[in-house]
Amino acid sequence: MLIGRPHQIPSSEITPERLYRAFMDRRRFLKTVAGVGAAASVYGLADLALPFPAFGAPSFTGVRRSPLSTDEAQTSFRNVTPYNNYFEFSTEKDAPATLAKDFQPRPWPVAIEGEVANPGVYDVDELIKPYTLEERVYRLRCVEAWSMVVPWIGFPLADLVKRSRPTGKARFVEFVGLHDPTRMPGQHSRPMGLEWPYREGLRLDEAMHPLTILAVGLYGQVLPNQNGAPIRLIVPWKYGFKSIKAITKIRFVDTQPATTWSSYAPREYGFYANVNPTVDHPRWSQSNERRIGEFFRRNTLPFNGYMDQVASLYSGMDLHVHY
Ligand SMILES: Nc1nc2c(c(=O)[nH]1)N[C@H]1C(S)=C(S)[C@@H](COP(=O)(O)O)O[C@H]1N2
Ligand SMILES: [Mo]
Repeated sequence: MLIGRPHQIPSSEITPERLYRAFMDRRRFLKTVAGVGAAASVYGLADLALPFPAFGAPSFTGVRRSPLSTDEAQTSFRNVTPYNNYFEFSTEKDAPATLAKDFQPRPWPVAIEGEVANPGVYDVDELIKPYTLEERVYRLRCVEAWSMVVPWIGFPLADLVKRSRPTGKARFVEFVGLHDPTRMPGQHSRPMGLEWPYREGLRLDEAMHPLTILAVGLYGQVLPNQNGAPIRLIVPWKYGFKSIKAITKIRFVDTQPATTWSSYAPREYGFYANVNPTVDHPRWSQSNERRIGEFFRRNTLPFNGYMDQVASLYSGMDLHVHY
């Protein structure tokens, strides 16, 4: 039980032994250290104004800031991490944090497959090794009309796409989540008839866009389980359901893949799912949103505020048809 002053207990005493070892032999990770000042100096990231890391979680070092980050106020760690959509665990917002507490996100094989010259299956830490990690502070807009601003840690999906060397046939990228009811209790049932595993997809040019990242952390530390550990997609101009958690397969394909929410209710959730205040959900308005931690609602921005960067991807498309 974490009562009292947990930061004074060395993390080596509380971090699960296996996780601790796994991280200690990787130079990009540091164990949690005591004290805000100490943490900042060990990261070498004092200028990032990192908040105090959560108790016991391994943290990243050598992470670069990005000019693609927003300087909007960040949603606090304690608002980002207990309020989740993660149906593999529960349909209740506050349940995944508890139900995923003992989930083991390592070791974690990820398959790169399909229309690529360089397929393979990699453990997640091997998979991410070649890439430079960056902090990306992005708005996240859920289709349910709430939003957050989250400092993710990750790398451009484009880097992985290039390294995978897609063939001329590859036009879409399909993402598949973990299917293991023994580890994900919500998969014992199919809420609303949803199919497992969770699936998502992007057009290849969307996957290559510099804003699209694979995230492995947030707020300076490894992804909490409930936020999609060990690796998830983040596509900040699309509704949050596109940003699939706990990815096990990245598959390059020639036709538009079936995705979880658009298969479930195609009239309500399109394949593109670009944030669009002018296309309402059949059952509610998308014109405004509740920023978690704020009192007043705010207007929703086209493409979630990333219009200048991404609108050209959709030139010539009727976004009321391709929603
Ligand atoms: N595998 C998986 N990924 C998922 C979901 C899910 O239920 N399962 N929910 C999505 C939805 S609807 C949202 S809004 C975001 C929420 O991410 P967060 O919990 O990190 O805020 O994750 C998305 N990714
Ligand atoms: Mo969502």
